[in-house]
Amino acid sequence: MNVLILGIDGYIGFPLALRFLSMGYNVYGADNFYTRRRVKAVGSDTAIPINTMDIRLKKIREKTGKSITFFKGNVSNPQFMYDIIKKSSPDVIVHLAEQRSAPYSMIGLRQAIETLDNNINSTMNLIYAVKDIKRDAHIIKLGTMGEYGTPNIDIPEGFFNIEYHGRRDYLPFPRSGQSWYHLSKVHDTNNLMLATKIWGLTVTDVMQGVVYGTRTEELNEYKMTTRFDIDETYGTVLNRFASQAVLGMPLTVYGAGNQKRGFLSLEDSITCLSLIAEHPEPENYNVINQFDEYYSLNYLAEKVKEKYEEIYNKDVEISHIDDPRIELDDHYYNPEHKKLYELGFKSRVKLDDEIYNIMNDLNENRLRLLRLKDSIMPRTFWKS
Ligand code: USQ
Repeated sequence: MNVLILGIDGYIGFPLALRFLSMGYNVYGADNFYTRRRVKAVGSDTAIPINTMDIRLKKIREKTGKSITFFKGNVSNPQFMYDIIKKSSPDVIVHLAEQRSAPYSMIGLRQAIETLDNNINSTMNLIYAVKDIKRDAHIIKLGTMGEYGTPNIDIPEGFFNIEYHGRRDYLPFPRSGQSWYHLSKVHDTNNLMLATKIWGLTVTDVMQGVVYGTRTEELNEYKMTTRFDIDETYGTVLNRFASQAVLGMPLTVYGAGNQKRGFLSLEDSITCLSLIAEHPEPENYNVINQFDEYYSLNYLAEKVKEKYEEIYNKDVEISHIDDPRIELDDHYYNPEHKKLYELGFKSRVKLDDEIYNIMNDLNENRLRLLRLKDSIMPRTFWKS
């Protein structure tokens, strides 16, 4: 089986490649190092050092005796997308190569358009390249739980039964993204759904929650690292709280902190994606909500505080600051997530243990972390 990972240099892409290698796949990957550049452009860097792609590939060869075929280039360029689909003839394609930061997309018009262009174009290129070259390839597309927003009713996995004015139908659940980034994923969802209807493509659209953690089984085994962002633009909330605790800064809970989101560890995210790769639904558009548990931000801040104080015996402050985003900070939240469990998913990571690992790994890189301190406080305000 050939698998092509678009965005193989990223937080998820790199450990996913190691997992596919260990499962016996022939692994191909593409990246243009956009995230490395963008994070530096917003004045930050990965808090845990990572190797260049050349060194990554060399280490993998030395440790596993296997090679990854790497294509450097931009998947928003149709010619590049067609070339790599031809060369890799993939059975499975995992598309992780989109601009992934909601705050980045809200900085201004340039960043909003860049996010929409980049994300929508790359998925359209993928759809057409697969239709023209390898129609039976299984497209696994990374969407986001944020596509649904926070409606005052339960959230199904993509579709729901609805009765309106006495008539019934099974329809896509309404999407309500709260940033241009989240909306770019909604547009991808619509484009993939239509493409599947017209050409019978095989698509799994993964509505993923917020990912946290520094480790996976293979990263540990090969003593390698994946990037870890903590800045206001690219860092996600739990990873940021852990870094703030290590830096002795107050944990920045935005607003009341009763926002609830689905979360999963990096290890679990990789496991879910590889499980999905093994279970295509041919010629179908399938939606999977991918998270393990949902938590409120207040709960997570308290957890990080408790863990840090217990291990390092130093006080941690929690600070509720004005929410830079436009979002409900207290709401109903009950998303379904049955399909992954039906495929056999079992979480292997306990929240407390992974918080401990993150803190440990950050402490080992304390000097580097200190240099990134200025990138932590929010500077991107949805309303400005
Ligand atoms: N938040 C804080 N304090 C912080 C940072 C964030 O309270 O210091 C809050 C935000 O206001 C938000 C929640 O934490 O309510 C999550 O924010 P986030 O930055 O961790 O996550 P988000 O912007 O939603 O995006 C991230 C990834 C994105 C992925 C998404 C999954 O960057 O690629 O799609 O998580 S989800 O949130 O389920 O849509």
